[in-house]
Amino acid sequence: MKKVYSLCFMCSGRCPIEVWVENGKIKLVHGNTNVTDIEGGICPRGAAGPSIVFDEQRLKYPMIRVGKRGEGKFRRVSWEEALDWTANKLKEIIEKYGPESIVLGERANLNTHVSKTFLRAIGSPNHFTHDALCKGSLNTACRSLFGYTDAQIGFDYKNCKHMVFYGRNIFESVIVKEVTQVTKALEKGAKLTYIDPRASHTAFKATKYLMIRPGTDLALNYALMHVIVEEGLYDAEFVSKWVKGFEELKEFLKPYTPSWAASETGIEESKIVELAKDVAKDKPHVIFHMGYRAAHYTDEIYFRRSILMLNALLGAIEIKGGMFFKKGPGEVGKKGIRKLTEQEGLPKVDKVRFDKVGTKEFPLPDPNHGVGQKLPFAILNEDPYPIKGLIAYRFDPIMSIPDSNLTKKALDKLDLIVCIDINPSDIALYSDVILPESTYFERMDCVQQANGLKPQLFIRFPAIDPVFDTKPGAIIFKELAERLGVGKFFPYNNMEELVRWQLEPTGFKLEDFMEKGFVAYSKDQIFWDRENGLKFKTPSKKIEFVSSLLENAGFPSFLPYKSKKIDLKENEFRLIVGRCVFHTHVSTQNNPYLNKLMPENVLWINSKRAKELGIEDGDMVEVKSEQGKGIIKAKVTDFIHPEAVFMLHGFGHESPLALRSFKKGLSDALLQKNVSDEVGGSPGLHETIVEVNPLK
Ligand SMILES: Nc1nc2c(c(=O)[nH]1)N[C@H]1C(S)=C(S)[C@@H](COP(=O)(O)OP(=O)(O)OC[C@H]3O[C@@H](n4cnc5c(=O)[nH]c(N)nc54)[C@H](O)[C@@H]3O)O[C@H]1N2
Ligand SMILES: Nc1nc2c(c(=O)[nH]1)N[C@H]1C(S)=C(S)[C@@H](COP(=O)(O)OP(=O)(O)OC[C@H]3O[C@@H](n4cnc5c(=O)[nH]c(N)nc54)[C@H](O)[C@@H]3O)O[C@H]1N2
Ligand code: SF4
Ligand SMILES: [Mo]
Repeated sequence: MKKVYSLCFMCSGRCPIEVWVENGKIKLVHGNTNVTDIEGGICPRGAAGPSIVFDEQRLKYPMIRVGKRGEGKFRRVSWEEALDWTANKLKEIIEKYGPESIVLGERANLNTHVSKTFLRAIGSPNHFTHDALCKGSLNTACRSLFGYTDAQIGFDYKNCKHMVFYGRNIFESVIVKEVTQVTKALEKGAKLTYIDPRASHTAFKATKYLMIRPGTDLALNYALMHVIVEEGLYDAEFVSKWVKGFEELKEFLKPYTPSWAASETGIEESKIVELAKDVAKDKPHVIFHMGYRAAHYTDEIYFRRSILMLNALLGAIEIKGGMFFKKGPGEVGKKGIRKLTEQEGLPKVDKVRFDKVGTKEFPLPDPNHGVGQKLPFAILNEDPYPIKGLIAYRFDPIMSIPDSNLTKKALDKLDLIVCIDINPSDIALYSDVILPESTYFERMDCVQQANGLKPQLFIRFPAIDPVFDTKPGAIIFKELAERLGVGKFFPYNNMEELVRWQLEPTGFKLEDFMEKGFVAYSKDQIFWDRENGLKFKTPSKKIEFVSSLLENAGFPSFLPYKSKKIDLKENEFRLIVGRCVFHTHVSTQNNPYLNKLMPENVLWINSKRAKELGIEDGDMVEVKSEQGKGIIKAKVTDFIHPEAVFMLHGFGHESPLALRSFKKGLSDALLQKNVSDEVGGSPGLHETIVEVNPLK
């Protein structure tokens, strides 16, 4: 058997793996045993990865649509024909409407610099990633406080004494390295406080679980900060040295007492005070996890800022057992990998983006990622200009942008939808041409620059040859670019050449990765000096509680609290959503193994409320919102707040080409409304109220 070092891609966690191969077949996959905190570990999705390779239901060859959009009728074509056809359509659209009428949306991945280069080369500003949909407001919150994005921040769980997670369901929404570290910390006696309107698996592993009224985490945080500030429990030395705007925060927090927060959150006053005191005892080795999901509302940026401020108040910044800033090769005087976007002569496109990010209308979200959920509005309203072509690369706008009906209406207006996927996803079904990518076992991808306490580089070596007629994404873009006359920006013939080109400035060679699957720039962990060496990238070079980013754009640094209590009718609930350990978003529901483990989602509903509605465990219920409706099985439980119902994201697929997941369960995106935090950029995924009615 041959061992190949690779990176899992069943989710974006990119855990380092070892793939064992015999006669072109994958026999076993497990975590890379050379990597600290992975130590051979893998999650269920990673273990199920090999089952996609020979799955007859995956995308096996390029196809062009023959039936109506969404009907699922395609004809098999050669790559020549598929690429010529796609390039010709792109040319037609560019000639008629200009290059900006082409949008490319993707789940950020190792090839993002390739697809960005493609769009810039053809002259369109309209590249976006999934980032805003996942954590846009968090990204903006981090930049507003530290001048760094969330991706440049990490947590040293292993040495932490008290972790506080707001719906950070780390034992189900897994990244192997993180969950291993949290487990180690708990084994060493660390405390974990978990806050969620729903008792997830993480609640059961926690030292303390607080069932919070949905959407009220900001009230809790204002009260926690109130106690910490008023009782002098903060790290005064750290704050006076590194924080700008502490006095303003103190003044702002005056009315937000624990007794006020108790009535808003439903968490007893004494428990709020106790938590504030407990974390303060363990400072600075505490982590308030900044989270990705949890309270997803249109004021989300202020919630994320409040979490980050708690870390700063307790001095839990750039310290063992706290939060740290990720270090790149520059920290040790070395150079990082080269990206295609850095090439001389590649046009800089400064036209207004489809989502208007960077304009006065939407100034703060990260222009490196854009705001994907604005796409349906841009298409439908032709504002700022007509959008006519969409390339969906490892991204499914139908299921991953709230309000699928609205999204479909917008997609119907497009002249061209190109899908680069591995699965017959809902967007593949809806597209005009399908360009199938090779799976992560069958392709080499661009180099991963993994910054952290020790900067490292990882490579995904191909474990096997492509089983079907598929290509790596970076080759697909190169071949399209050549047909559009911009091939010079893609100076490689195959993935190995691209990888070697990327590695040139680093001083490492491809062969260096053979031994362990990665290379490290430094042997020791790098922490900046907390006395005078912290390198905040804000204008004041401090942590900006009073934020120049926000205030220069006309937004307040501290948001007066608006209550999230609402009058719900007897059959009304707030819809909250999340993930489980067996599935990745919308991609794995048709996976042969994972589908067996969890074929459909269910609706968690509080026992008392269910009884009032005559709903019993296992009954089918109708869930209806202003956006859509559907049927799902009820899970009647005490483990959810009475005002909320919960469902897993990613079910209710409409693609009949994916036989196992077709019409199994219900899609959250069908029900949710498409509204955004207009400051931070996230969608307000939990703003939707649904009616739940028994089907009897
Ligand atoms: N198995 C698996 N692991 C994954 C992924 C995956 O798809 N599958 N995806 C990865 C990605 S991209 C992400 S972003 C992360 C997401 O990881 P998490 O941030 O842990 O997100 P979710 O699993 O969505 O869990 C959200 C939780 O928030 C709770 N919640 C809802 N409303 C509120 C509220 O108002 N307040 C609080 N405190 N909690 C609330 C929900 O009940 C739910 O339990 O997971 C990553 N890991
Ligand atoms: N309604 C709603 N929307 C959400 C969320 C939610 O909870 N509810 N969660 C948000 C979050 S946290 C995130 S991170 C985003 C994720 O949004 P998406 O990126 O859309 O979701 P994924 O399921 O990760 O992947 C999408 C597509 O990638 C394909 N794919 C998988 N592997 C490969 C590959 O190797 N190559 C190619 N080319 N394609 C591949 C899958 O088949 C799938 O069609 O969604 C966000 N949107
Ligand atoms: S968390 Fe699981 S699915 Fe995601 S990369 Fe790691 S092993 Fe793969
Ligand atoms: Mo995400």
